[in-house]
Amino acid sequence: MQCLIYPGKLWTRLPLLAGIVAMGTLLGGLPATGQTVFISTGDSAAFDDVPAFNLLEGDVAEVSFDSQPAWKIDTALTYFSKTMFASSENVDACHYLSPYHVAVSTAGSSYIGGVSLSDGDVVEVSYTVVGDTWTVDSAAKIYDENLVSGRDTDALYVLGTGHLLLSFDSSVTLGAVTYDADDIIEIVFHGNDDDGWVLDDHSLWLDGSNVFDEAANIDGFDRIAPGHVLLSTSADESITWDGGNETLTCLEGDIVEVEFDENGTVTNAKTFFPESLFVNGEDIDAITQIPEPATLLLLAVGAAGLLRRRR
Ligand SMILES: [Ca+2]
Ligand SMILES: [Ca+2]
Ligand SMILES: [Ca+2]
Ligand SMILES: [Ca+2]
Repeated sequence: MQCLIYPGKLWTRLPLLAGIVAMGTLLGGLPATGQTVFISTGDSAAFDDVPAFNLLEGDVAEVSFDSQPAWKIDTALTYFSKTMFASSENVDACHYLSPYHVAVSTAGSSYIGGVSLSDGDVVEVSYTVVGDTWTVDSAAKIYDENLVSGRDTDALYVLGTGHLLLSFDSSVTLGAVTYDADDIIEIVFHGNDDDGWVLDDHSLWLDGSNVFDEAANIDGFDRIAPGHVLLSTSADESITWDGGNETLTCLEGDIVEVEFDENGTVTNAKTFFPESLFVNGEDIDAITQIPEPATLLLLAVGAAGLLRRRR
């Protein structure tokens, strides 16, 4: 039998392949067909496939799942626990920064790690977990809701530039521009609690009216690549593209994967995570992933190649 990818030379690639597999394992398994996503839900939730696991509205869960041959949850773990808040709270936006280091917003006023928050604020939290004990190591407010008229942040992404991509739960007018609940806005700002917060710039990053058939509210968001995002909505919506030839129903507990061209027109949309995986239909209200796994894998391949050449 001939290997078509590496004809006649598979054995010379084995050290490289072993290196990739080893690095893949270090990076968290990188299953061949599965996906991992971090989510929060609007109410407490459970999965048929992982009956012992209970997800609370103030938690963020790390969920690994398969889409083939059928939708199935493989594992579900609490990644961020609501017990780190002073009182019961609902996380309604989150972004993975690094291991046990996240940015979150809550649905109401909250208190964590010595920081008081309003519903529009974003806090950066580093924490440790030992057994059932969750400890905040540091917490700092990284965005103040007063920068944008006190609007409740309900979806967030931290760009590498330090700019934020935010969605709010209601419309807001800044200068001559009105942003709606189904838009994602790039916010440029500086400042902190001590010397005040200053809004430097704002622009429409994703126009919800280009995505949804009717006015909607994006309540969860992650950026995969330029022109390629994950979205959830706060109610059941539909997305139509290709001149009306293609349509996708987006339930409040679904995560949908949407691709755009440079004009912001939808070129493809599909279900990434279906609400049907929950015991009862739930609303997903926060989405994040470990950023750019493709980049990490390329680094792993490069490192494995270097190791082999040095022998
Ligand atoms: Ca939640
Ligand atoms: Ca919020
Ligand atoms: Ca929104
Ligand atoms: Ca939702």
